Amino acid sequence: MRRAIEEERFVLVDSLSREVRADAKRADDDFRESVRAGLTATPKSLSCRHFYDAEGSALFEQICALPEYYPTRTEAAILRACASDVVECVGAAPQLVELGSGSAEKTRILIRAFLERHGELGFVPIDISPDALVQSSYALLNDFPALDVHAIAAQYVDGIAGLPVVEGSSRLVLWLGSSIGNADRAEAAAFLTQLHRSLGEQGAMLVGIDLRKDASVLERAYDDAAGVTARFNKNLLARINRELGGAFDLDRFEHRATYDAELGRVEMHLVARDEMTVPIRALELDVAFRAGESIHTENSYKYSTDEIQELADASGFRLEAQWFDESKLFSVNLLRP
Ligand code: AVI
Repeated sequence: MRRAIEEERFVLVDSLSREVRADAKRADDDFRESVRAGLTATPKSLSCRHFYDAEGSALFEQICALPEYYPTRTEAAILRACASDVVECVGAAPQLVELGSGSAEKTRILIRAFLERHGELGFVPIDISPDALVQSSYALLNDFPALDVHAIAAQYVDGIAGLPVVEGSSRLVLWLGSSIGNADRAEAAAFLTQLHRSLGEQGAMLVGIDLRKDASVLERAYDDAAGVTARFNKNLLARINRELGGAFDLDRFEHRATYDAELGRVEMHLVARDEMTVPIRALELDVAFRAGESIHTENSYKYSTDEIQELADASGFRLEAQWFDESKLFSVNLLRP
């Protein structure tokens, strides 16, 4: 038994390295062209999917531990309270898939609960950060001897298309951390619809969704006193400097996070403190900024319970169960096709 698990571990490393190499060139091209498009558009923007290089992923881990950033610890507390209910609802041992697994810390709560019930479990983390994926897979294999990990370094949709088929096993797809909030409402519904199609009748999804709440709580969560979120936001400019020969002076940009209650979203921006022109060598581009001009870097949508129901309806899912923390800051939702 022990030898079989170690062989699995070697299979994981080999297949992951191949995927990482194949994806690297595509990711570089995507970054360059997306930066060009965003910084030549009016208004300027940069896609939040570029936050997560090694530096950005490390900063995001720090954000998750900040006192102001309630989503991570609140979702973890909900998962601890509902894990056995989830295992009960899902029934037979599923293939456990996770989208954007990162360090997979909260996933451990569910992995532990499934292993306690079923004795063994197959876990398929899908993440665009190969570094985070390798690290978390190793840590999980070490800590859970009965776990089998098939890691996929890819965008979500490509990763879902490449899921290993396990005959007779259902799937539970985890999408935690309210990552769904970084898509707009229509994109979120379209993506869930796509997942709904690929899941089949035996599949289910467990989705963590942040809830609408007071603006002051939200704005503090995205503009913390220690300035970690500001560094996370500015890492986009630092990344352009590192990878594309950009000449951004990070001190000449201000991190801004505001909640738009009507749209139900926190917006993050980088605002030019004064007028400047920033050359980006690899793009052969000079980007001109007016004083006060902003680069829109992220939206983080918040949902009411009605909006969660609407999202489920729009994507062909049934909202089978829903769990909250006591203060109703955050929700965990079990969706069935
Ligand atoms: C990953 N995502 C769900 C985070 C959020 O809350 O929207 C990203 C983040 N941005 C700033 N802080 C955290």
